[in-house]
Amino acid sequence: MDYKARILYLRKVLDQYNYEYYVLNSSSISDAEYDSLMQELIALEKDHPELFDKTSPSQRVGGFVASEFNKITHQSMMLSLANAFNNDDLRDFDRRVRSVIKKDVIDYVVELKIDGLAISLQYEDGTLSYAATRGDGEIGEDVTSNIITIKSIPLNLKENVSFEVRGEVFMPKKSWEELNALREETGEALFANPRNAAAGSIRQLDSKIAANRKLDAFWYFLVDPLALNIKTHFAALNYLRYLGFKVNNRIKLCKGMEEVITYIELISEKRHDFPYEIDGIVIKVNDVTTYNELGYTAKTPRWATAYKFPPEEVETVLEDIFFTVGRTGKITPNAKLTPVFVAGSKIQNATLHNAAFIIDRNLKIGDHVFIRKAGDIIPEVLRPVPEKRKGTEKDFVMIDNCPVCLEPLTFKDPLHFCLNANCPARYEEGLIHFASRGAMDIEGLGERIVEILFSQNLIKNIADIYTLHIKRDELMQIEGFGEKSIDNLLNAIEKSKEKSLEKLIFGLGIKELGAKTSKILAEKFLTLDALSNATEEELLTIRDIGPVAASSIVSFFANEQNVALIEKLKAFGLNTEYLGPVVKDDTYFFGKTVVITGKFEKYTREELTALLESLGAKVSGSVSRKTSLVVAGEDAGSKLIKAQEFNIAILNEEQLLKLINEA
Ligand code: 3BA
Repeated sequence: MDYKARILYLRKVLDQYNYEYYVLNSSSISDAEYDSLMQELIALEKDHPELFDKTSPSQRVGGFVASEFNKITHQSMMLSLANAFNNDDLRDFDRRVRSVIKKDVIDYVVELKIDGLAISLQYEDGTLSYAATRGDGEIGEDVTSNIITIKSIPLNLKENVSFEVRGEVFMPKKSWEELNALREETGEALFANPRNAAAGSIRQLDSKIAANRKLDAFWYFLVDPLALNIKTHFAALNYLRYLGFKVNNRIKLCKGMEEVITYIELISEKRHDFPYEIDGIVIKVNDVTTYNELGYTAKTPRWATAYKFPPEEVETVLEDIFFTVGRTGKITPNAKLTPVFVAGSKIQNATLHNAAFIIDRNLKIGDHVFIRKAGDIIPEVLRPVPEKRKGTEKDFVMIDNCPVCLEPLTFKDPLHFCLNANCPARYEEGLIHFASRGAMDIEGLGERIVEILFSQNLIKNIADIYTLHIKRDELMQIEGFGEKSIDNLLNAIEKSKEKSLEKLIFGLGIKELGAKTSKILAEKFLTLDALSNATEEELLTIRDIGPVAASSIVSFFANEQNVALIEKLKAFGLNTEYLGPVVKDDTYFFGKTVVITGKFEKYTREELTALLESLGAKVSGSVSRKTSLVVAGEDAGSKLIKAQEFNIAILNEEQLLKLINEA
């Protein structure tokens, strides 16, 4: 038997069946026949490893385990979409497009905005070479091993073309529900919505997990259609569909914005019936040859916009109001609601901000209320439904004492504070903040675990975190804590001792200091001792530090308890020095926004970026009027032209290196 021909044949038919089943939703063979062909292919490939092919359909079952994802620099920036919130915004967008390209009626392509995660696929000579996440738009992660497990994505195309295509990977609503039902049974945390489930699956290092997750994808953007002589976006989508990509079939070509608006109304009514979640509608100018003229802002193209659906309002009952105490002692009233689903996740609590918020809205305990998710993330209570009152509702009364330490509260309009520095609630919140992502980032010491350790008296303050290793026996008593999770937690705590100074400054929770100001302080003072000795006057010479922050810093380090805490942390071996790159603030480049474009002889773009950043420059990806300087190497393209247009200073490699040397 000619095994080579058989392998190639099996790959071809299995690719074809995948296409029929997962893209066309129609199948010409039974599952059993499919499985038997796949088993035959797997067996033959095992016997003939020299014929291995990473785009064989056998590779879609997963099993590759990575230790981390490699970074991938996108060949062209992955942009975002500007937003339109109503028809007026859409008409404004249309007006601008018409005025730039001087036409009365514009052709638009209208697409559903799939709520998933953006992925870029690179094809070379008709086969998939890699798949990357969007990342920050410039640099994403190589998630190829997970992406190839999505069966509707073609690994081999009908034609031997090379291009990049972008789209959205998502989890159908039904798959998300099934996945959560399974996780509920096994006691695993549930995914709040299908998008989180999809993103969580693509972020798995073991591709077997992604393979079991029933993901799917729609493709909506061919990166450089003109290179393939395709002149409209609609034609590009049809070409992608012809090549075997799954392109959503609700795309519509509209003449003029009024037709777009009519179509949006139609979709808005139907959107909950779709098998996947959408969070809006995308409107794109059809004529690709006008894109350059329409241009770009720093982050978004001016030839496309996203219409966002108005946030969904849902009725529920305000069952009770309870109070929480923040790290600064701030008292927040919170709504306990009858649980309801809003925009794909279950809501049972919502912040009520402060007493005035409740009084202004005339909310009573027991009221029916309307809630929605602000920016589709944070739940908020909008208003009561007074018609539904039964007379049994209770008036809201603001508390006078801290719900935790019982000390009287202080009112600083419109907020109430517990100013007891020893209030346990403040310690607890301080601990949660210290261990959190932006601060010391201690994995395994999240909000829930801190609450448990705190309530069991195992940690009372920040310093106690570093004594947990001598409390192994007590930790073992806690439900759900085993040898392994304790090892992981203690390792993460030990590792946090090496964090750079800015993380520690931020973690200490000094009032008025965010992550960004903490970084500026660390870069400036280099050691915690130097910062703690700084005077208000010295602090005020630093950009971004105002009088309120300066006084807060000085009083933090004057406080005896804080001094004692810092001494303890030092004794435990915590690093108190800045470990990042030293930024010089007296160079020619300091504070300048620099764009680097083209190829260079002596350095890579990444190296030049690092060099410039260490001299205080901000390196940006695109040229705007705010750009101070453009560094242009060989083959610099549109960015150089734009710089000339805006009259921005331009340096070549030699001139740049000379200036860097001087700096
Ligand atoms: N079209 C998301 N961006 C989209 C190519 C542009 C674009 C989107 C879109 C920028 C969707 C931003 C992230 C990104 C590819 C950059 C769509 C959808 N078009 N239909 C105009 O369905 N979610 N998102 N993706 N490049």
